[in-house]
Amino acid sequence: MKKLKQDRALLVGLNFNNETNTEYYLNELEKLAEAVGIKTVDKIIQNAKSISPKFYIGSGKVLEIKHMIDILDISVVIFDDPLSPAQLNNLEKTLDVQVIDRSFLILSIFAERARSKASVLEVSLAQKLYMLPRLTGITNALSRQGGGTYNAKGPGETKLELDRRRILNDISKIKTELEKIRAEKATAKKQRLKNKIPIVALVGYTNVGKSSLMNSLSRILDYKDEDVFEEDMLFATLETKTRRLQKNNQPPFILIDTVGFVSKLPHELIASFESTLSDVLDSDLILHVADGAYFNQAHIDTTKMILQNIGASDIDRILVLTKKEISPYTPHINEDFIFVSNRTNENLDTLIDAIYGHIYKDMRLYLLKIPFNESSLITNLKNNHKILETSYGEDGTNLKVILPIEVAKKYQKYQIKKDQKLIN
Ligand SMILES: Nc1nc2c(ncn2[C@@H]2O[C@H](COP(=O)(O)OP(=O)(O)OP(=O)(O)O)[C@@H](O)[C@H]2O)c(=O)[nH]1
Ligand SMILES: [Mg+2]
Repeated sequence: MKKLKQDRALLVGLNFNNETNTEYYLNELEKLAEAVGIKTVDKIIQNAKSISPKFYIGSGKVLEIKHMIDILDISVVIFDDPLSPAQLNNLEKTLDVQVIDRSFLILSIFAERARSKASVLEVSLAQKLYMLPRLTGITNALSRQGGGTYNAKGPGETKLELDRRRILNDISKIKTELEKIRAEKATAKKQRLKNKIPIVALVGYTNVGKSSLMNSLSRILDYKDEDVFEEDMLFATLETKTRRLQKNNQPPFILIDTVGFVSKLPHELIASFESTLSDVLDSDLILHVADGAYFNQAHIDTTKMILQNIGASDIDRILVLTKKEISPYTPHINEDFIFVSNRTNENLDTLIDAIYGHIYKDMRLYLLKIPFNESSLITNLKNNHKILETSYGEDGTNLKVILPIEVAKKYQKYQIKKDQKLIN
């Protein structure tokens, strides 16, 4: 996929049936463009009742854009919604500059940021899936800028067919490689699940403070390791990061930092970012993080919608707002939330208590004495539950173990002390 260079952009949004969010989406599109070094020169919104199959926008608007391209020295036109291959092709031919859409932009950002082998492969797969149906338009753009090996009239059928086959071939190679990496990861994950340590996933819109929350929670829970990367930019995190955290005298939990969401996330990316999304699906609790200082209900709704789309809406969820120390007021939201600061640590204790309240709500701490002649029970407990301490007495093995109340009934006759609630 072609890399975007320093460009001057015109952003185009369609205000469909008087949808009021178009301006907000275009501002976000400007930030996305900025993330790959594209400067936005102007934005235009067209009010429309229907979408033109030929140009997406009306043909009058296309002429207006052509005029603006000349006057403002525009080198790229960015549409906020996905363009069909035909629309892309027609627009590029008529406007004679590069035309891209939001999906292309997001894929470019991910391509620039991807570091680990798995995410490089995942992004490359998403790009190729995106490119495949749009081959003519994209290759036209390449030939015009002299960046490709095609002649100025555009590729002929045979060349196109060859490109298609090459991309299909690449796609299948990448999929095979990803399968291998996923199999390795699955083994590590199985181990994690087997240990039965509850998993808490940080999920939310991009740049709201998820990684910062992982760092601040790690600090107050005395986790000794380097901070994860946090930065004021879109998609700072592309890799899932995992940490085992534990409050004093309490059982541990696994905290997972994930890639941020954005409006109109390209479906090619959702499909390929399976590993991040499946980590969320395996979690026992979702910390849905949102920005409290620049509060935006649309970010919360987008995140909820994506969670629903991936089948995670049944998982317990706590809404956490960040940046309390710089927020001018407390946002009005029609659900409960915890308002924290990753700078001053305000309310992080409340959040940790809430986390424990959720993940261990049906769990108790038990002290069991298992007679030596029933060692198969110990194997069973070890394989399926969290054992905190083991010691050997004269007549059996003493275990301090965390069990769901239901399971504990099976072990009632071995219990040597009244069970303890994990959370007070
Ligand atoms: N003042 C203030 N800034 C914060 C707080 N939490 C996060 N930030 C800042 O917000 C910016 C984004 O933080 P990140 O933790 O990188 O956000 P993220 O949600 O992980 O973002 P992505 O990985 O890009 O999805 C950084 O500049 C942080 O320093 C907070 O409580 N107070
Ligand atoms: Mg992050």
